[in-house]
Amino acid sequence: AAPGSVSGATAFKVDSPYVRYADGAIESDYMYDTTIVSRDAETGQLKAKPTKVHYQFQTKTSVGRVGLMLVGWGGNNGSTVTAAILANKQGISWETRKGTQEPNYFGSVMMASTVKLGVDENLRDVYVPFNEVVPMAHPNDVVIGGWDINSMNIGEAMRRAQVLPVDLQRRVYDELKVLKPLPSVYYPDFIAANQEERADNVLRGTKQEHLEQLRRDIREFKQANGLDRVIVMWTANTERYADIIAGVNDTADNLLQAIADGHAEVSPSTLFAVASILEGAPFVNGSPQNTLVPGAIELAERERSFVGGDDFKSGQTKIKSVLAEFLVNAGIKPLAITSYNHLGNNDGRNLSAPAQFRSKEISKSSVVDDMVGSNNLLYKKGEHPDHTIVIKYVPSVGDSKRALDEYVSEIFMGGLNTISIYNTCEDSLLASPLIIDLFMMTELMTRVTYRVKSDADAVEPQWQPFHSVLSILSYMLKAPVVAPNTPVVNALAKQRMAMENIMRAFVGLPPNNEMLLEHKAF
Ligand code: NAI
Ligand code: DG6
Repeated sequence: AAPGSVSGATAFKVDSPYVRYADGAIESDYMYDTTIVSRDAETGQLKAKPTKVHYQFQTKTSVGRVGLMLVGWGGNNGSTVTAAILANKQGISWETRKGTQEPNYFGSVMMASTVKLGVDENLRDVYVPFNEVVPMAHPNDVVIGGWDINSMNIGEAMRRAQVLPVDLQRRVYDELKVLKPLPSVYYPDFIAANQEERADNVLRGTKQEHLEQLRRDIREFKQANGLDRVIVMWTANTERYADIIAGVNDTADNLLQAIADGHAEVSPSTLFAVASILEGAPFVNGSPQNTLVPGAIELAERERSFVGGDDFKSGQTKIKSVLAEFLVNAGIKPLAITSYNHLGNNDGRNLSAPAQFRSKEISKSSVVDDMVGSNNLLYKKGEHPDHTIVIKYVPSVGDSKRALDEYVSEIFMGGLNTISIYNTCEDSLLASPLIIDLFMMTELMTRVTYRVKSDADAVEPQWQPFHSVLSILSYMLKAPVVAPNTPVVNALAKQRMAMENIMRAFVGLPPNNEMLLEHKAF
């Protein structure tokens, strides 16, 4: 078990009457500027009204000891992220054909990217690490544990994954081989039949007993490692969609009753979500299935616990959420987006079954909706580009996924523009940093509260946590789950801007924009 961090570092202190550093917290006063749009009933003309809302944010600075429990710990993602964190923590380098390779956190937006803080006296931009805007947990300090339906220890699981270079595997193996996943919940109907041979580490008993065991596992992990909080993340096999059935999983009470009744439509992932919610442990779903059924979301709201999902946005979809935004914002009209990929890891094997593929197809398909919906000059109401998703299992390519995309768009005067992309990449080396980012962002949100102030307040409003559904995680997710009746944002630049500017608001800094007025005056 790693010693936990006590307090995350920040790269700067804010010098402002609207920011207070006191009593283990940073408090900020923040004016949120929005524009409210209405339509004049008589003329039909749009009216735009600039509006200010006064927020206060309180961010606890002590991170404490934090744990991450992975469901599917022995999988490619689970074993890769565990080995990589160990290598980073202990500074383990390894030999490659090109020389010595040092460990790093490349691919983690929190650990390897920067945010513009402001400009210096010479009007030059000053950048700081993303994870030093507010105090954040450091991945080197996280205590990792978890469950898997397969009993293989994490050292062997890393070897089985065939993702990391062999010399690195050798150097971390001894420490990983002592890590053993806890037995998990296995309902064969939810994952592909071809996964059955892996299921040698499963909990016996009823659904209710499974729920209680998972809750005990979280509590015991927390206690055994002296943790202040635990985050649970699903990086296990993609499940089929669960049917949403009135009286079963539509409300919190119905879902709890359905578990007590052993109803067949409660999936393992939903059971993990419910266990986490009831233990006050934030739960994030890194796979595409509809784990966060309405009853689970209502339960999270009721328990004031955090949930997030769905499906790590690692490669092809990330590019799509950049390219589609570029095209539509450039006034170019995508007509067809055709995406193939083939891969040969266990994820690909599981996705070769139709019901599990369907879950992935849904999450990969929704990603351009908001961009298309934003431009009624290009698209009529209800109009949408063709969007096709194909995934094939090709064992010999292993974790090295190949993704081929074709974008056909209509340009000036009826012309056509075709862009083709071919991408090859170790899938788990893209997904592992997302696990780290999701962990870090989720952890931060457990330490932040806010209140909205108004001149009309007779009494001081109460501090409260953000909404249970963490839409701030959207950047890392293919099909972001958002609070009921709130918009989904898929465009990658907007998603990053939201994280960046919300974190800036926590320390009372205005949102970053690209006006650069200071450089435009004579
Ligand atoms: P994997 O198949 O290597 O690992 C999944 C692990 O989950 C296996 O060890 C399996 O035994 C275990 N498992 C299955 N059902 C379980 C249960 N009920 N409880 C506990 N463990 C269970 O897959 P990989 O590559 O690690 O991916 C994991 C998930 O992440 C998949 O759903 C995949 O679709 C999703 N994902 C992966 C991305 C990537 O780039 N690698 C990107 C986006 C999503
Ligand atoms: C086949 O698509 C396997 C999947 O698990 C993907 O590799 C994963 O969902 C990543 O997808 P994307 O579109 O973000 O690269």
